[in-house]
Amino acid sequence: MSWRNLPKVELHLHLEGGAPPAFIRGVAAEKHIDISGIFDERGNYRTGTFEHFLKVYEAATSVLTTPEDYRRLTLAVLEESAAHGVVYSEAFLSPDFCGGGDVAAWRDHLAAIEDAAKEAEARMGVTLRGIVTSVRHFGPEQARLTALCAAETAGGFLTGYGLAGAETVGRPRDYAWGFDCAREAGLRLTCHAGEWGGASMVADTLRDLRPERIGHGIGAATDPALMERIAEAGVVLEVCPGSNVYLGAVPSWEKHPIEVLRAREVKVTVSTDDPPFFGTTMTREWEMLERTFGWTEDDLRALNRVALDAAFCDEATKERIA
Ligand code: ES4
Ligand code: ZN
Repeated sequence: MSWRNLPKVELHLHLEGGAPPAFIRGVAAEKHIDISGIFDERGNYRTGTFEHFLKVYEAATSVLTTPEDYRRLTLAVLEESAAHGVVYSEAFLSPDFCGGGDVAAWRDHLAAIEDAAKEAEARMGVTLRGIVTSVRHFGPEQARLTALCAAETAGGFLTGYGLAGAETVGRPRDYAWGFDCAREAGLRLTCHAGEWGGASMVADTLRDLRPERIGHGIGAATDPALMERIAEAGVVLEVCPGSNVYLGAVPSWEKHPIEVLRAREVKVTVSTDDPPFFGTTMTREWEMLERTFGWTEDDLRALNRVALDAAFCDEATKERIA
């Protein structure tokens, strides 16, 4: 049997980052908003550097304002995931974009997302859990508001808290309050680090924020002592190779450090990050692992097992999926 038929687990997907361009164009047209500048002549998102990507992402997201918009977004995103055999997905949700950090508005958006997730589970066989992410470049004060949103809605569907956005804005410790708040509320923790910031950013993040997973984390691959610490601590990396190649965090698939990390026994998983923005899917990620590094079906099964083990959902949910 080919790996293509295997059910896949994805741990690192930004909900708005999964929005098919046609969906965003449709919502923009309904609301008479002109965001045609963010699309190329073929109708795909037009992005370049990471900074430009963040601008395009925020422009696309700006057309989504109501809980109903987020209900439709969630269905559109999960339809794509399910089409690629994803049976379990964790999505980063941003109260910044869902009510601006106001708890009541956030509750309404989250309820709509959860409602769509229930429908998708019944109709498409894909289970979704949410991870609130604060956005680093919106600053530490705003991060406190969004962490409070997370703490207020912790449990059940909402399993985690984390930090995304421009990695070089501020220092990890500036965001420690939100991580402490979320930890006290019982949420599991993950933090983007070492996509751009290098090994020191991964080390500072582990020391100051103590997440159990790291988003990307590829910067650790230049530091053997750090890789050893990560492997011993059992910290899991949410590696997104297609995203890294697309945005230029690494020069090519051939030069991607996922093999270095794996050789050092760091727990790695593979996800898409923002699939239509980066021209990727879970199928393409697995295909490139096979084509570039010769990963076998057994390697991909093992990769998927690590992801399921590291998922933030409860054990009963994992058993149902496995
Ligand atoms: C991100 Cl704030 C945000 N949104 C989508 N993708 C991202 N990657 C890093 N930060
Ligand atoms: Zn990400």
